[in-house]
Amino acid sequence: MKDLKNTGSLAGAIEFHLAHSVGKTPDAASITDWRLALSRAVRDKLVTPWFDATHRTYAKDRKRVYYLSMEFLLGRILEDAVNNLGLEEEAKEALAAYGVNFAEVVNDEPDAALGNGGLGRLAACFLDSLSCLGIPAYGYGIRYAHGLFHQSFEDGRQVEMAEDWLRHQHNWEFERSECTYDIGFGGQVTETGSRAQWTPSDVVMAQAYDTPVPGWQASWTNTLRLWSAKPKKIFDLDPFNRGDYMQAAAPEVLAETISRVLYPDDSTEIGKELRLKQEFFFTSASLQDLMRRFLAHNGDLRALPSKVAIQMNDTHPAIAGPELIRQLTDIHGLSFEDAFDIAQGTLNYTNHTLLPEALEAWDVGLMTKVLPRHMQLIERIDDRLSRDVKKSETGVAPRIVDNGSVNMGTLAFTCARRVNGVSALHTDLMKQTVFSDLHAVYPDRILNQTNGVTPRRWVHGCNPGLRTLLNETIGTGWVNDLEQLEQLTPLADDAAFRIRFMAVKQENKQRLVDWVAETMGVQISPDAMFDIQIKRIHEYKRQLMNALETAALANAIRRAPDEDWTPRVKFFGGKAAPAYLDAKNIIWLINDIAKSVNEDPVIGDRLKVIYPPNYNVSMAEILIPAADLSEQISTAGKEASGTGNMKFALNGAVTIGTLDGANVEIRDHVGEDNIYIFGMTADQVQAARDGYVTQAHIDRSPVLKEVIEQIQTGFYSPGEPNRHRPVLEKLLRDDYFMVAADFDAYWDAQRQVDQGFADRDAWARMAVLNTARSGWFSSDRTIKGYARDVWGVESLLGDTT
Ligand code: GLS
Repeated sequence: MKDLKNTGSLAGAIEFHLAHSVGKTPDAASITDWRLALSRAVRDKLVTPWFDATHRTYAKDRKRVYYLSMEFLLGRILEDAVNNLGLEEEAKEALAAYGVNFAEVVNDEPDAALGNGGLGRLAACFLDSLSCLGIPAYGYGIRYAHGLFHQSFEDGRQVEMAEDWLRHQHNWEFERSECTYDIGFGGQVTETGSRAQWTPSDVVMAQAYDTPVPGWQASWTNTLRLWSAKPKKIFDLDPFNRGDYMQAAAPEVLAETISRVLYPDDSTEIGKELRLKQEFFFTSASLQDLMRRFLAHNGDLRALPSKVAIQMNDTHPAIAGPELIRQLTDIHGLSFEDAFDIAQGTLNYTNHTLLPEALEAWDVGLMTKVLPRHMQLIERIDDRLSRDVKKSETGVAPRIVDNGSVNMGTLAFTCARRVNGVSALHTDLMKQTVFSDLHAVYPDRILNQTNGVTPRRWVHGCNPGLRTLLNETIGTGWVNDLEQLEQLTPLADDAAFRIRFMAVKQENKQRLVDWVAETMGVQISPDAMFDIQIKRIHEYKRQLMNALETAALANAIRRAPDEDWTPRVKFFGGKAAPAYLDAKNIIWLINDIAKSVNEDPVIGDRLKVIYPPNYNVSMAEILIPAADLSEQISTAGKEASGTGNMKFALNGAVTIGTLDGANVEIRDHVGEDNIYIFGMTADQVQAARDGYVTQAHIDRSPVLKEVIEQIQTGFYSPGEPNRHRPVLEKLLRDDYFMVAADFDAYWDAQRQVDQGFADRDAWARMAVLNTARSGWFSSDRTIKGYARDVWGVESLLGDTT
């Protein structure tokens, strides 16, 4: 194949693009112009490996993976691509020749925030690993015009504003105006002979936008294909000719609404018609697209499972079951039974949460209205499930259609070859609780694939100091073979190495100190312990418990300021879903506590509370490398896995956490002496539900009691004692997440952390061991597990035949 590699210098390519793509001369160029030019120049370098990967996959006719996800929380793309291509030094030099600062340029890029939290970020890490491992794959999702909302605080309260990442040219994607599919909604189903024919009442078009996803050193490059909704016909000519321009544009507006905005809820179900339409929109487009690709090379539809593995990332694309069956029966003429078997051999489902409020269930009336043909097929899939239940003789019959709603978890499970959880504990709980009936019917279906994170972004990219130290100490192989970090284990006992390791941490803390001063105008000391809890605000994650502990610590300091306190800065970061009032109230309380603590001269530098607004991926990249302590304190049994916990440990932070999600496996890897575990286990939480009385726990804990009384009497909201009543009322009435029950254990663990941190040498040893033993949490390991156990696919790296 012709070599399209842009072999010229990067500097030349930047200049070229500044002139020819951006239309600027260097003297007139803004930082954004330089960013756009650099992005184009870097993208050019991706094209050849991208074409190569595609051609090799076609030539080999290998099985491909299709990862269907409503969310891809990519963050910034440019710096990551520069790093993966090894162009950092060249880019820095090229820009410096014009007096332009590389860091300023890459930081100018808005985050691609096409996701809410862990689920979407996991999908982004998986894309990276799939490319690094040379596994032929597509990510399929939605090109939302507006990603996750922008958060600010007004008097401590969260205020949301629309996000606008596409305002400037988005230089990473290739628009595929020729690649479109019709997506129908509503209408009628008629039968002709044995075939059903669905005639939708509304049709919109899904148009593809492709982003190349380079692996490490661009040895392989996959595609992220995002769908944007476009009108089938742009203008309704009748009203237009009558002069009713607004009415004429109505179809356009309606169609584009579908991919307009990301629903801002994490781990909660929304149940809105538009959401169902979004789900079907991207799922149907993706399936049509992959079927077209498959049929271009294969005549026999029965071969689909041997060429295609589809992953449903949570239940959001669960309509893939009925939709694939619809395409196989109504379009390609297969029988329902054959179509079901093919679909089921092709589809897999990952469950990401057991929270009941997150389990999607659609009203049968709504499903029938929006997707009438699919509703018929869902009934047939349900019959098939009943048959399997009878065969299995378990007695308990789970139903897909139950009580007037379609249970998407049951649907996804029934249509999948493999169903996986995201940590060992979560997978066990899937078997024991939500999916116990289905597990009894299909005992071989559930398996575990513990989550992971990409070391390219989460060490190499975000922690340049650690990257250099690792390269100098164990070589560069760790970047795509993270378990090589294990070689650091003996160095935990090497005083000189510990000093170097902690010097990197100190630099990262200083970087954060500077960032806080610049963005928030607050001075903090880099010598304090940096204690960080960053994640979506959710009651089960118990930011409230952390806030209450902060207030309690402030009380203790105020009472005895001259004691030997371990200075701390507590960082909070995270957004609450706009309609999740209880979570928003927690944000308000945290900000009020922060204000009171930070302004108290008696407390001084012993304790500070920092809550920077608008937490996102880019902010995580500054915070995580600077952390001493990682807060992973969810109610046991509620956090399916967590992935932030892994990023912190990898970057040498010590965890304080419950035995929840992947914390359990982090403890197993880093060793119980190098983590602070506290609180009830998942079993104990269950057992404690009967007869739980919040007040009894509060009465037993003078420390907690004092804080509650302070909040009640307006200590943190002077002049407005009722401001935080809703938080307290909820806690007292229904402490479902057992903040009160775990509070004392948490408080005690924190005091042990104080002591631990005071012994800097012992702490450094723990920190080194956390990095050394976290290599297993690479998403490369996770993806290898999926490739082997779920998809049955192989890497094409190195296979040059
Ligand atoms: C989530 C879980 O809450 C996280 O524990 C998990 O790490 C993540 C990725 O598997 O998925 N589920 C969800 O709906 N949002 C999440 O972040």
